[in-house]
Amino acid sequence: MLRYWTAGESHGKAIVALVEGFPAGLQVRTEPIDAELRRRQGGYGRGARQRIETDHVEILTGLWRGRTIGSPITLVVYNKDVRLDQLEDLHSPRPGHGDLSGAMKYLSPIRGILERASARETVARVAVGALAKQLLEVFGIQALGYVVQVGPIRYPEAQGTLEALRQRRDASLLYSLHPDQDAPVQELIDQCRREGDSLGGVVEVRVEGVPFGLGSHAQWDRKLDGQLAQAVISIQAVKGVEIGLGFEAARRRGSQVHDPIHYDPSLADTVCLGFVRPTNNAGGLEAGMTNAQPIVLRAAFKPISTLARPLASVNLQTRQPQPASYERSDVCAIAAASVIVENVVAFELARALVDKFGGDSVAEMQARWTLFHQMAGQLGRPAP
Ligand code: EPS
Repeated sequence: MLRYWTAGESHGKAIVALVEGFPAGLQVRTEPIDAELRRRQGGYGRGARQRIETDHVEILTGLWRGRTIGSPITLVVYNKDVRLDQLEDLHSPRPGHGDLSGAMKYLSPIRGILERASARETVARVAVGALAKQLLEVFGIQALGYVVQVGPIRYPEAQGTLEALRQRRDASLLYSLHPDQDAPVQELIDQCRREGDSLGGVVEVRVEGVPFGLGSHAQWDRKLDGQLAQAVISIQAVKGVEIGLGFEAARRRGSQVHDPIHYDPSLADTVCLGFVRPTNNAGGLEAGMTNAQPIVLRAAFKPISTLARPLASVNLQTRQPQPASYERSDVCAIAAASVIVENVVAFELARALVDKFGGDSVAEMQARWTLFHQMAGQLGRPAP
């Protein structure tokens, strides 16, 4: 089973990930991981911390001559802003951050909670996702994350190949698919910054090249939609996850929601094995399994909880009213959020791929991928 853990505090020495169960035989490149880490640091609305850090991954374990060998892989990104032991405690918990609940739960100073609750931890999740993408690439599976809404401003939908959409996104300061429509969003972020406020938004991830049968209908905790939802909602500040039509499906009739099934023999050699769907309202998942259509998932991020013009709170020492403490923060991190969700989704898909096709080596996975597509391509046909 492919899985990972992360460790590290925001202002501690490093952010670390330990990846276990990664198949042997993949030549790993660090440059694409660093490229994702750079993208995570960017986007309009970030704070001063990102001018201090230059995130770069080091792979400490699990490779021989650059190839995976089935051993646990340790990824480390060293922090530059290392001053954990010098930082003072906070006394007035910030509404929306983990300060109050964490202090109560662990009978702890707020500092001990916020350093680990910090979204800096997503450095590790992006690094493992970018590693997982190198495995997905072998099987022609590609993920793209982008911003579809910032605060109340929603970008229009965009059509095109994943490559064309990627170019548009990479030209946008907000990582949206409409770089020509970023200006009013930038103005809104500037306004929030001036007013000591913050903004959230919605990101969407689209994954193409997904085969039939990742996940399973057979048990609740093997359903891939459930696994994706857990992985995504656990990202700092996520408050909602939708797959395909999501909440909109609840407002429509069945005939306006479910995706008809057609057969096109010219596509029999692709992952859909010829079974085409004129719509993809299911977002690529039916009964907890992939249906060989693109996976489409959206995540709603609440605004950053640290406010320069703070909300009401209470001093933990005196129990008297005192505005929430302020720590340097971002105004809007939604562009970075799109990088995080893209990579978190990629890791979950790699995990499901290893489950389906066997995980000891990439070569064995490839052989089983080919065999599965041969067998499923003949499913139900009379024997020759
Ligand atoms: C965060 C507070 C800020 C953000 C941080 C998340 O950190 P600092 O207090 O050092 O300015 O910049 O995000 C990152 C450091 C990052 O790399 O994404 C928080 O409290 O969650």
